[in-house]
Amino acid sequence: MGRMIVVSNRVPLPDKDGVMPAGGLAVAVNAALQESGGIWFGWSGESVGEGEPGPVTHRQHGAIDFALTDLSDKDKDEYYSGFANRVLWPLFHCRIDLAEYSRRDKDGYFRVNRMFADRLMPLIESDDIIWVHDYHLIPLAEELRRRGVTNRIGFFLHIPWPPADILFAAPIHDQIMKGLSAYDLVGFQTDHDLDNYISCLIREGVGGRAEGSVADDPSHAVLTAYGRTFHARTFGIGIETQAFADLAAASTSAEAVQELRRSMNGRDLIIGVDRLDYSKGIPQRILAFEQFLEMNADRAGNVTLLQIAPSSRSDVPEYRDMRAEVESLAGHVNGVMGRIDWTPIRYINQSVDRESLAGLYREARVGLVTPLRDGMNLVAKEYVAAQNPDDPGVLVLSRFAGAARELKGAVLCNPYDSEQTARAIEWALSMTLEERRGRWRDMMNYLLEHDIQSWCKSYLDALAETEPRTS
Ligand code: ADQ
Repeated sequence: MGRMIVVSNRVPLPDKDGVMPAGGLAVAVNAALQESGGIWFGWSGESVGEGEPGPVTHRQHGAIDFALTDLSDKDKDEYYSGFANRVLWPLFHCRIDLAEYSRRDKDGYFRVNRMFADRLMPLIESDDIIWVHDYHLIPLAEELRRRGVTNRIGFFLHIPWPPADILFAAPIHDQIMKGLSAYDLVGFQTDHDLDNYISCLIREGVGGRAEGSVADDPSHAVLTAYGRTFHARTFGIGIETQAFADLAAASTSAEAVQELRRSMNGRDLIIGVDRLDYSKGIPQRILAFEQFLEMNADRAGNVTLLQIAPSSRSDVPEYRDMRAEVESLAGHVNGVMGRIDWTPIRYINQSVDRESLAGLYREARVGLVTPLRDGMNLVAKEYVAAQNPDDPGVLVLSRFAGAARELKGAVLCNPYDSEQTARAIEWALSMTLEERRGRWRDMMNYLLEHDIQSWCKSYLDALAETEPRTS
């Protein structure tokens, strides 16, 4: 295999000692890149104001050249905050009501993808393999093909692919669908996402499974669309399972864990950890917890929901509104249900370091992971990996998270149905040790086998196996 070029919107940079930011994806992709040698290309996160961004800057770490480009303020507003985060993100998470389409932002999105292609072109060598990540960069392969690139180019979508009726609400859905056909391999998180993409092609009358592609394999399809043939497969992303389990086991002395124990006084802990994002279903979760307390009066005073949710994308108005909504709901439940000596919900609007996070997961009897829609949801996997094998907690998981396709030992719930979620919480809290152990063991075995390294390897092997292009 030749060198690898990874392209993502943001590039996670190693610290001065060469250590990558914690979180599986950066570590695993970094390891694969160190092995093959290559480039990690993307936005530096900096905007340069009104002027044009300067040339690409390079930082060499081991065998990896981290190649970064700045953006102008206009680029950032239109491409990133605008089209990516206010059209594609809500749409792909089935929130048509929040999608704010404008021609200006759409133009900015395609302009920045052209700029990425122009800046990447001089760095590409003939046998490089190129791996593009996520919804910010869907049109990149098409732009590279236009410039004559015949290298293998793969794409992985970290978020869900929506059903046809949702996608077709976007004025330029056809360009988005077509963008994927310029890749050799399109990776989705789950079979549902792949199925949705194929349905979109069929419903629009622009393509479908190629002749001879096995229709009953839900995880792999050879597709023909827009005059091109390409592979689409599922690769559910994993975590660094063993490393995270070890971190959790060693975290009992972490300060946050000690403080939590002292303050809990033997009460049961339920934990929720999310970026503050409307796709994560945090308001619905708080209401379900309130309903759980109403339905189980004997639990009052004996159980606490710890919701950790740092703000994200604060430049987008919906995210600011959400922060106010979550604060108000948590305050309401605490006001109505709380007692002098007991606060039902502890809400922390901050990030937590990984060791503390692992320890807090391990302390919790229930991991409450109830997104309204999620590509995978790594918190669900981290919660499972962090459990004490002798006395594991129970994962209550939304059926609309990609992780629900894999973690068969979870108690599944519908986050739109607060009564059902409330019953799921009660079931989780009263589950026998034997059942908890059985469910946890199945999920942990799965996560050990399907960790982030195996995800990375299986994607790259599949990309290397695709037929080379000649033009
Ligand atoms: P996200 O939407 O960011 O990822 P998720 O998969 O849950 O969601 O990953 C979040 C990560 O951030 C986890 O590793 C978690 O530990 C960390 N995190 C969250 N809150 C934190 C906090 N308060 N303090 C510290 N760390 C915190 C997108 C898609 C997902 C998909 C991933 C990976 O939306 O569906 O699973 O990419 O493909």
